[in-house]
Parts: sequence; structure tokens; C-alpha cells
Amino acid sequence: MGKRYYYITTPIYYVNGMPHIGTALTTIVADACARYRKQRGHSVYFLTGTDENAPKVHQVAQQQGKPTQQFVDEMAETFARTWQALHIDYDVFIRTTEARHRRVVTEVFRRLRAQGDIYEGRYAGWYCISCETFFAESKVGSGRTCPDCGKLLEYRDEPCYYFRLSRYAEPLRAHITSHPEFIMPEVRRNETLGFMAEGLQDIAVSRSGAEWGIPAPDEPYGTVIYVWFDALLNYLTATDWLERGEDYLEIWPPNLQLMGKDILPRFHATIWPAMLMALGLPLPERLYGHGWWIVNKQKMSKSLGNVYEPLAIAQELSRVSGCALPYAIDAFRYFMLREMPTDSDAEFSLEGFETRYNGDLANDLGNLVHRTLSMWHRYFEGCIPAGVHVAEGLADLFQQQVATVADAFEQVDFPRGLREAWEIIGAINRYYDEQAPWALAKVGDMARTAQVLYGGLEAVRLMSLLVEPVMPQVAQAIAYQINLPDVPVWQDASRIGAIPSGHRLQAPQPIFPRLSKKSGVS
Ligand code: ME8
Repeated sequence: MGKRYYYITTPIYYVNGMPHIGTALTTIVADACARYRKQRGHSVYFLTGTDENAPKVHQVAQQQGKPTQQFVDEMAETFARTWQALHIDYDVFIRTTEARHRRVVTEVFRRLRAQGDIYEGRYAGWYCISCETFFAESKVGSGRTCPDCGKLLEYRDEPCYYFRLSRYAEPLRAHITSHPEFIMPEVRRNETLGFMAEGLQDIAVSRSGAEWGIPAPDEPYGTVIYVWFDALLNYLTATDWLERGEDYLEIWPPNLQLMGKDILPRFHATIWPAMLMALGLPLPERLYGHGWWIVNKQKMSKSLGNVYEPLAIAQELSRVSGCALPYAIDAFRYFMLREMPTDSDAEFSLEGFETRYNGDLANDLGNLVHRTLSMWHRYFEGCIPAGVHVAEGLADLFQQQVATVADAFEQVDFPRGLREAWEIIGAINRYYDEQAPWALAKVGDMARTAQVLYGGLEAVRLMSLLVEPVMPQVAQAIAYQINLPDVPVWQDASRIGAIPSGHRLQAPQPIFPRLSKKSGVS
């Protein structure tokens, strides 16, 4: 059985804290990619989930005085509910405390140990519980703080297992250089090659004296498998690799693995493909690492108290603007993707959200839909007359923009894709200004009025196609108003002039009420 699914993954998130605009960003990007692929006719397998075996998760459960299993159950539920509320249409939500995942991790550990890729040694060095990363003495300054996050490190001196990462350094470098699309965007590929140029040492993959985690097979109590070794394998578990024989190849390998830049060079672009090489499994097609949301010029973090919760932001927008909650949630998704940090980091602010809402959504998109449908109802009782087509120059522009947006979405470049989609709105606004359909109607030139409004209507229809991956409920609302099926198929929908004469439009309903300056979300 060959490959059937376009396989998209997000990282599995640590459940020591609530979902926030950082984890929401990656999840929304993945959802938009999955929805876009579905529009293009692919069968998609979209995986997200939770990373539950980490020492820091156990630590927070203890601080809260809860049994760790109960704590992770509650938190996994919170993550799943949050993603559902944000219109994330995942296929599988994986949890690393599931039995099938423990089986995969244990089996991989056994196989690699049997073939000598995992071997016994002793670890004497530092561990950052916040980053869940081992740091050699040479990387740690005199302050004994983490070179990545700056928190205090803990010293460990114990027997442990190592993974023979060094063996895969050369094959991995060769793969990265011969597959330019393996790591994207380019800045991440360069970061990875830079990281690898420092030399790849074997890495510790077990800890002793632990109360929480997946036990290393055939080892004394308290020896557990390193959480990153465990977590990365979730992507394999989700294909039912152990249970399905060759059939797991319907899904495997991942076509697109999304994550923030923090976990790309070391974990997903080095340790992960090396583990797969050791197992003799095909590597993912593409790893994409986006930048970070920065809040007031600092990385968002719980200890700095600058963490935003996505649902709270959308609820507040809905409250102050009167925008229905599903559309406010889509507005939040739009903002995440329109401002998405790609090559570099980006500043997140509620003022920025408010500006995009009023400008791009209320003034541009919402107004285009409302104004176009209102004119159709005013002049033609909502029914398309015979003999209309999209003016030539406009049709060319539509065609070109649709192709450009598709290219950007394929490159996971949503800011560019959405900017290009909005060019269609700009073009129609200019077209209305030049052609003045209201003036044409006034002098009774109904043929030309219909012709101009037909261009506008096609723009509305194309916008609902182009925004569907980003704002699925809004796209559905637009599709309802123009009386077409909710989820357009790219192939049919990207044809210009698809609305036939005799077609009837629904009455316009405002989607994005304007937010007045005084009552803003900020
Ligand atoms: O790293 N801006 O989980 P995690 C943008 N469990 N994205 C951000 C962000 C920010 N300020 N903060 C977090 C883990 N993210 C591991 C992953 S995968 C096998 C194991 C996003 O809960 C970004 O995607 O710390 C980052 O990679 C992820 O959250 C880290 O989530």
C-alpha cells in the first residue's frame, strides 16, 4: 500500500501551562495548511497532541498537589478543547501517556540498543528542566545557568544511555544539503547547518531516579527514557507503525512538520532525522520553523507575565465589537496568520489585532461582501441576469492573484498569501470607483451595472475560496450569502465566471461590525 495521506504535524505541547498565542500560532498554521491541502483535493492526516512525560510536567502537578496522571488528563482536555474552539480540525490528538506510544518508544529503544546505536555510559553534566535539555560543562557559564533560557541548571552524575548521534552527522549533512526543501525557511536551514558545524556529540537519552516518564526497558526502577527521545516518536506512533505492518506507509513520512524556531535545529532537524536514519525509516519531506511572537520586545513567557490566551482575546473582541464569536475567532486566526513571524520574530499586540480587524476585515473584506450583495439586491433583486461576464483585465488579475496566493500558501507564507488575496479587494474597490455602478443604475444602464457588479461578485466568491483555510467559518458565511457550497474545491472554484445567470443571492448579513476606537480590545 502506497502513500495516501498528506501528513501534517504540530509539535506536541508540554502540558505544564495553558495554550497561548505561541502554541496557537503553530496549531493555526498547521490547520490552515491542512485545510488548503484539502481544498486542493488531498486526503490529509493532521496530527497534534500533548507532551506529558516531561519532568517539568510532573513538577507542576506536584506543585498543584495533584496526582500527575490526573493533572495531565485535565490539561490534555484543556488543550483539545481550546483547539476545537479555535476551529482546529485535527484528525488525531496524540498523548504521550497513551499505551500505544509507550510501546513504540520502548520498542525503538530496544531496537537501537540491540544494534549498538544506544549504548551504556555515564552522564556527568547539567540539565535544564525548563528546556528539558542536557548541557555539557563546556556550554555552561560559571553562573550555572542555561545557555538557552537563563534558568538555573541542575547537576547530574549518573549512569545513563547514549544515542549515537555522531554516527549520523555526515549522512544528515548530506541530506540537508541535497534537499533544499527539507528545512524551511532558508534561515532555519542555515541555523541547523551552523549548529551541526559545531560537531555532533552523542546525546544522553535516559535519566535515573525519576518518578515520571517511560521506563527504559529491562532497567532498574527509576531509569526513564529522555523526554525528547520519547516525544519525537509521537509522529511515528500516530501512524500505528507497530500495529499496521507496511500499511503505516499510507501516512508515513510526514509531508510537513511545523514548529517554532526554538525546537528546530537541535531537535527536529538533527536528533529526529538521525533517529529515523538509525531505524532505517524515510525522513520527513519538510520541516518548517517559524519565528516567535515577541511581546513588548521580549519572548512571551509565563515568568514574565506577558502571556496571552487566544480564546480570551477572541471573546473580548466579540464582546466589544458585537462580532459573532465564531467570526471573532476567525478574525484571531486571520491576525495570527497575517502577522505570522516567518523568517524573523514579530511583535504581538492587541492594538495590532484591533487595527487589522477594523482595516482588513471590517473595512475591506466585510465591506466588499456587504456592499456588493446590497447592490445586487437593490438593482437586480439578488438575481444574476443573463449575458454577464468578468471584464477581461479583471479576470486576468483574479487568475494571477489566485495563482500567487496558492504559491504562497504552499510555501507556508501566509502573510504574503493574504496580502496577495487582499489585492483582489483593492482592485474591486478601484473598479467600483472608476465604473460607479450606482451612477450607471441611476441612468438606467442596467446591462453595464450588472457587468460591473458581476466582477464584484466574482471577487467575493474568490475571497471566500482564498480565506477558507484561514477563516473557515467566515468563508462559510460568505458562501451562504452568495448561495454556494461552504467548502469550495479549488479546481472548480478558481475558474473565473463560475456563477451562472439565474443564480439567486441571499440577503447580505454583516460579518464584521466595526470596532469603535473607545471600546477597543486593547
Ligand atoms: O517544545 N512564539 O513544547 P512547548 C511562537 N513539547 N511560537 C511559540 C512561542 C512564541 N512566543 N512560544 C511557544 C515543546 N511557541 C515540546 C515539543 S515535539 C516532539 C515536542 C510554539 O509546549 C512553537 O511552536 O514548549 C514552539 O516550538 C512550541 O510552541 C513549543 O511548545
